[in-house]
Parts: sequence; C-alpha cells; structure tokens
Amino acid sequence: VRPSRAGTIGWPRDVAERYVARGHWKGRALGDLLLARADLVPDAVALVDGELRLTYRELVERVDGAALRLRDLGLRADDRVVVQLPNRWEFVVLVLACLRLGVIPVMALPAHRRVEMSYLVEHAEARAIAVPGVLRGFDHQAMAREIADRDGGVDVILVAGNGVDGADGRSAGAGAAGGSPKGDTAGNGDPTSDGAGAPPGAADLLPGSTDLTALCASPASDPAAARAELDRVAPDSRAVAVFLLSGGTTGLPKLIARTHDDYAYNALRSGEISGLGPDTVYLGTLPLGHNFPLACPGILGTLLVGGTVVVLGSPDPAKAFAVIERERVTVTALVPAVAQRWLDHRGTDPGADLSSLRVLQVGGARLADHVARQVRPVLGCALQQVFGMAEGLLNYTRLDDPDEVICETQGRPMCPDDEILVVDEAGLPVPRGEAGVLLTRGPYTPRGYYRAEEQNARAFTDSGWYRTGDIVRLRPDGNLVVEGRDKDMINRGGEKISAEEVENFAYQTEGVRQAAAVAMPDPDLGERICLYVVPLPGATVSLDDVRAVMERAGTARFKLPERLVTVGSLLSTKIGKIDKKALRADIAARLAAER
Ligand code: J2J
Repeated sequence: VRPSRAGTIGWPRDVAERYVARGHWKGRALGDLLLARADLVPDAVALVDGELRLTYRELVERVDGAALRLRDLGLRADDRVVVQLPNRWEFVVLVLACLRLGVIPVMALPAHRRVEMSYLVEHAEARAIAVPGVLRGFDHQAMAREIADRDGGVDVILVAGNGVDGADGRSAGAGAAGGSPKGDTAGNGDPTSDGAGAPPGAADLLPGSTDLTALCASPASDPAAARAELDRVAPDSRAVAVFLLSGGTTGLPKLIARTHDDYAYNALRSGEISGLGPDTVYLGTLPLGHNFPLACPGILGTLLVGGTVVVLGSPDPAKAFAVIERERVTVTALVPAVAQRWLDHRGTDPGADLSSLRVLQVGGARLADHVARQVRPVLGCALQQVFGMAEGLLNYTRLDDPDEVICETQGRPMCPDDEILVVDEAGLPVPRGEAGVLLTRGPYTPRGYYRAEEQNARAFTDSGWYRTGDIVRLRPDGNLVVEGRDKDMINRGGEKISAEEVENFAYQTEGVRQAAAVAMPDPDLGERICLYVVPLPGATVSLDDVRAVMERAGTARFKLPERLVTVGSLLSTKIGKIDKKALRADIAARLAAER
C-alpha cells in the first residue's frame, strides 16, 4: 500500500471492508462514541483528579467548551498539537476536545526535552504545543516558546496550571508528577519513585501563551449550541485520531497514525477483555500519553463504557494505595518495574484497603513468572498480562485463564482477525512452538509509520505485516511467550530507547571512535543502558562526557547511558555489524562478577 498524500498508510480497501463487515470498525468517531455514552450516564462520575470530580455531563460541557476555544484559536481538523502534559484532568479534557474537532494530538511524554519535542513539532507539522508550566524544575513553557520561535508553524502554546489555580483548587503544577517516563522522576534513576519534594510548577504565563487550565475549565456558554456546532464539524471515522510514538529502533521515534475506527476498536475490545463496565474505576498512573494507559483499555476504554477515570501523577505505591482506597479503584495498569515496587511496598505496609482492586494489568516489558505469581496473594487482585505495542497488536491473558497461563505467558491477540506469524531469520514460519520473530497484521495495526518510507521498507513486509522485532514462542494453546527481541532497542523499565539514537550522541562526543549501546540487566528496571566505546588513539572518554553531550543537546534523561565500558575494539558479526549479542553477554558477565 502506498502512503496517502497525507503520509499515513491505511489498510487496503478490501481489508478495510472486511473489518467493517466484521463489526470491528463502527464508522463512528471517538468523540461521537464518547458523547453517546455520556448521554446515557450524565450524572455518573467520569473523571477524578485529586479533589476535582466531574460527572459525564460536566466533562462533556468542558470538552465542548475547550473544543470551541481551540477553534477560536484557529485550530481545525487535521491540525496537530503536540501534547506534553502530566497526568492531570486537563490532559483528558484537551485530548477529548481534540478528538471532537478532528485536531490530532501527538502524544509526547513529560520527560521529553528539546530534541524530542522539536522533532515531533517539525515532523508532525504541529500548529500547537501543550505543556505544563514548570514541572520538576524544568520550564516547559520556555522550551515550547523556543521551539515555536524557531518553527514558524507553531502559533499556539497552551500552558497548563499557570496564571490561575487549577479548577481543582490545587496550586499550579503541584502534585502533578509524571515528569519522566513511566514514572521515572529523579534523574534517570528509579522509574517508580515519585519525586516528592520537586518544587511546585507555578510559572507566569508568558505573553502570547494560552492558559490551558482556563481553556479547559469552563463549559461553553451555550452547551446545546456548542454541541450542534461540534457535531457539524465532527471528523470522519477513517481520519487520524491520534499520533502515538513508536518504541523507537531508529534515531528518533516514528509517528503512528491511529484512526478513529481502529483506536475505538482498540479501546472497546480491550475493555471487554479486561471486564470493564459502568462500575469500573480505572486508575491512570502511567504517563497517559502511552498507548497502554490511554486506550488498552485505559482512559478511553473506561470512558467509552461509562466508568470512572482517576488520574494520578505518580505511581508511588503509598500515594497510589491511598487513592485506590479512597476512590475504590477497580483496575489499573503498570509496567513490571512499578508492579514490583507495589508488591514490595505491600509487604512492609499492609494497611491500605485494596479490596476494591479487581484487575492489575502489567505490560510494557517482560514480567518475570515468579513476580507474576505474587500478584494475587500479595495484592488480592487478578493479574492480566499485556503484551502490546503502540503500532497496534495487543495480546492479553484473559481474566478466566488458568493461573499457569496468566503467570507464564503474555497472552494472545485480542481480536479474532489479528493475524500473527512467527518466522525465522529468512522470514519463513518456524515449526509451531519454536521461538521466532513475531509478525502481525490486523484491524488496529496500521500498515506503516507516518512519513517514514525508509523505515517502513524495513519494518513492514510487502504484504503489510508489521515486524514487531519481538522474539516469541507460540504455545499450542495459542498463548505467546516473549523470549527476547531482535531489534536494536533498550527497554528501560517499559520506556523504549533506540540504541542508534544513543550512539549518534556518543559519536558527537570528543574522542569517540566507535560506540555501541546495549541493554544491561538490572534488578529494578529490567534493563538499563550500557555504552561501549572505542576511544580514538590517546583519548579517554568518560560516561559523564557522553551524558553532558546529550544533556546539552536536550534529550529526555531516560536516554542517558548509565555505564560506559571502554574497549580496544568491537567485534563484528559476519555481515559487518557490531556484535551486540556479544556485548550484552559481556556486560552481563561483568555485572555478575561484581556482585
Ligand atoms: C515483553 N515485552 C513487552 C510484555 C510490551 C500495552 C502494553 C504495552 C505497550 C507497549 C503498549 C511486553 N512482555 N508484556 O503499547 O498498549 C515490548 C515489546 C513490544 C514493545 C512495544 C500497550 N509488552 N513489550 O509497551 O509501543 O518489545 O508499547 O514490541 O511502548 O514493548 O512498546 P510500546
């Protein structure tokens, strides 16, 4: 399939027709589906953030009000807004307002810095950037300003939590965590700490910035008229709803264009599989721009069935447990590193009442079988393993699966029309039960990245299969076990880092002749980044040198290498690439010897 003029790559016509005929694609935009649900349960609580509680009626009124104000600022269908907000109510209102208008949110992370943000703005041709003011001591507004000044396309800067207090009465920025990936806060250290003590992010609204909190806080002056007007401009269900970021094996993250049809299916079907209903209380504590908490089933899946979404800017167990108890949370999603921390915390502090919790979803990285087995005894809820990807395919263990399946596999595709193939290096199917690389196609897995012809040629086959780069074993019972990967990526506590991107920065460091970034095993995060360096003759290169180059350039801190190994040369494979397998074994052996 060739890219459309717009740069997105959809499904072939006959395939799309099949997905419609099978009922996966409903032909309705996400905003439309959400409104239909809201109309059924206007007085149910839709969204909770600290002291703020919004019913569905109040949420819709705010969303419509925000959508009209975005229009007043000049934003129209297919315009892009790079969204870099912590887990606060404004994130939800802004994203829903965008969906209503057909404005496309580009899901950045609070941890992103100048390098990532300017790339996203440029690549998506964004007209707007939405940021917190100052978060964890970092001035996002100033960064957005700098990017806008350089990029002529941006004419709207939306700043949350500034100027006025949030409508929830909190001081600006206070309590809003999520400053870095999957909860990573302090430096690029522990992804599970919450960075308490970070200064509250009150900053003045610069002239020309728009107060996002105010924009999201008040209903349209005439709700009925607002609704009619927004219904009139509602986007087509085949249009792009959101741009997600890829896990990244190339220099910078690729954009994944998810349509209303496919993303609605993604959220609704996930909701069915996770047992969501009107009595669901979903806790969103991973950074909400990630596919997992956004739509698997996440906040969208919860709102589409009339449940309650609770947003929390920190995965810190003490805080999360208090919220679970207070809001009677029934389901939440975590990465394994955070799940481990919750289990540990429960052991030392069994006080909180977690009896409302029914399902703990864990995904984003491999959950060790022995950790999986602790979930029910320690937290008293069911475990659901999720092996997913922003590119589409979602595998879930089912709630009624036997314990052995739930604890030892990463589940199976959620849709009967998900196609999966496990192949060897030559691209031929391996005998069933043997490990190989996973390929997939399906009704919520687009056929290519946005404007990335070269990468698409590598990441997708001619017949539209997405090469996940994950090495899996398909068991006779249909469940997948993730055994490893053959992609050049580091999975740091669920946050994906492209080795190539780190190496590019290493090559900008003085004295570096050759560099290779690889994953090193880590008891807390699963993996961390280790950089092998061959220095130029007579030169020495330190870890701090490389980190300084990256910090000066302005990258997300979770991409900074955490160990540097100097070597005289790097082995190559037969085809002339650096032998990373050997390097991974080397660093694992060094770490073992140090223990
Ligand atoms: C091993 N590796 C896993 C798992 C993802 C739900 C859950 C996760 C993501 C996600 C997501 C894994 N065991 N259980 O989008 O909706 C690794 C694989 C995969 C890559 C995708 C969702 N779950 N992974 O993690 O786009 O390597 O999505 O290809 O960030 O994470 O990363 P990402």
